[in-house]
Amino acid sequence: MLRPQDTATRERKSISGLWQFRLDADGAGRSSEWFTGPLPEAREMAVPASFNDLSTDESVRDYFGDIWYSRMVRVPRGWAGQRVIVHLESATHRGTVWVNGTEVVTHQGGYLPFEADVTELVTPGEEARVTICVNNTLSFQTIPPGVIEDTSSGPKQRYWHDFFNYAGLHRDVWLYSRPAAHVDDITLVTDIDGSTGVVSYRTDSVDADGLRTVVVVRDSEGREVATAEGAEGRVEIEGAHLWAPGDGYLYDAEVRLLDGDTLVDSYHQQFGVRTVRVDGARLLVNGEPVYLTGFGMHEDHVTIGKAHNDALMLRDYECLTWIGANSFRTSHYPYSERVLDYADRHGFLVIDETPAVGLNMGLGGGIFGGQGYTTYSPETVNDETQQVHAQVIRDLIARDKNHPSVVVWSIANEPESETEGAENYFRPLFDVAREADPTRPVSFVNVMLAPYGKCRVAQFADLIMLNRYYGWYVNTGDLEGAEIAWREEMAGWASEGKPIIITEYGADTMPGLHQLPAQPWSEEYQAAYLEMNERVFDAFPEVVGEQMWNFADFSTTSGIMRVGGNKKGAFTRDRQPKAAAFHLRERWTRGITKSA
Ligand code: GCB
Repeated sequence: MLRPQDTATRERKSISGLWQFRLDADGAGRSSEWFTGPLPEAREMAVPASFNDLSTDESVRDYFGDIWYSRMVRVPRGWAGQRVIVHLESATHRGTVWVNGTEVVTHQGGYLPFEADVTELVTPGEEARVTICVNNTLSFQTIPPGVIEDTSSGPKQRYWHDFFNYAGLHRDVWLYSRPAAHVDDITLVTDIDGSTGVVSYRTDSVDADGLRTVVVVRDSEGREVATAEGAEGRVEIEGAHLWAPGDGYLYDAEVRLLDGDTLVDSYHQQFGVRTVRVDGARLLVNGEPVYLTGFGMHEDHVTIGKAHNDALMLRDYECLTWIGANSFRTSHYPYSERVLDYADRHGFLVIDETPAVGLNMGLGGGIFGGQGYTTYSPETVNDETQQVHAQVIRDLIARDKNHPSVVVWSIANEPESETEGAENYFRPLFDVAREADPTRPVSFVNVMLAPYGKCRVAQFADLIMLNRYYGWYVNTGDLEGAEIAWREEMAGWASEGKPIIITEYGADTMPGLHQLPAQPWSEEYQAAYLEMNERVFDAFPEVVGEQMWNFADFSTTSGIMRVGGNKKGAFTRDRQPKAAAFHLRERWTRGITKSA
């Protein structure tokens, strides 16, 4: 699937904005056929936005079930003779779409795009009704998993991930036109031969029998630098300007479908010429060792929740640049494609993560009378979950494979990984990822409950990614003891001979709380905690990256461990620096070199 684009042969129309909206606690919408006309008793809702924080009503914020959106949209009259497609960048966590009363597509998984050809249901020049039923209920067969529990105050949704389960239409919804014969997919893989950039390409086209495929590569100034003919092949760029950290140089590959010399379809795919490779305990980009600085992040903002917003994205990138970050992880789900586009253009390195978070019922399970669960079992995370997980890995790679910024696939965050069930569950998933993309390292993020010597999944990973909270969740307030324990565990991982990226280390910090001597929750403790961690990282050449948890404070479910959300941000939720941010800036802008 290709993204909607305006080209010589295609046009797109955003249908974001204010929609009719209605929660459906009784599940009445389908039987009452709410997709056939205006939504009864609707209120207004912004798209893109999470619906949760736009209301002052607690039952709206915590709602789970069907959520209806509806609006009329005029199909441009100039699209006559073209195919008309409805495209959703995401619907969290499940979406069904009707156009003029006919169901056209259902999609599982909250952070990836889907679309349907609706040509036969609409008339160019006339209005059409688009209805979307989103559902945010999690189960053991969804990624991420969750469960509905009966409580004395009614059913409640429970999940094992530490961020609020925002839902709705978080990204743009589009109508677009394309020719019947069209380019359907493009895969570009780059290599470097001396000063030549070598681009292997594969295109898939629909209804294209007898048509020619021509690929035209242009540099960032629009100068043609290479061409090739055929659905699959290779082009060479002499004296290629490589894509590198901090230098997001992009080329444009225009794929043209031609009938003789007549243009039938045109699609532009940007790309960077670069290689990524693990070599011993080093991570190499273009053959050069890289050291990642940055954060695990969240798509999380006041009022709009998990919605994408260009202005807020720019502020995030401003802060990342100011602090000297060269990388981030899309913890804990695929981010908006616009975030990756920016990373491509500006040379950020991205660890791209699936939404497989919370596959660990040992975390937060069974405390204070809560029900305990076994993670991997026929009743909980099972074969069906594994199939869903495999599909989301394929879908993520299909969406993001051409982004030069993506240098590592993370197939899960902190799953239970110390048991036989975990080993059996994950072994095939690594194969799925490598089959979908043989060119990038594949890994997962290891949790503290499966330390060195206990983890049974790290053996499958190309590099080790660790979340560690020595000095916070353990050795709380005792940074000396924390450092001893951390060094001891790190020595074990280092002996594996793989590169290690610390994907999380952090301490909750109330902005404005000052304490000398430093105590947990104070700004001074956060800074001292970081310094302790950095001593450990610097002592091991195998550590090739540090991504502090978290870039900014973020919203979570309520609980005794969280004060208005998770406060481990280097920045506050409104993106202002805590004291630790100045410390990180000092270290990261100075540059960190390792000799492994
Ligand atoms: C983790 C999780 C992350 C949490 C963090 C914390 O290990 O990966 O989602 O938010 O710890 O702050 O506890």
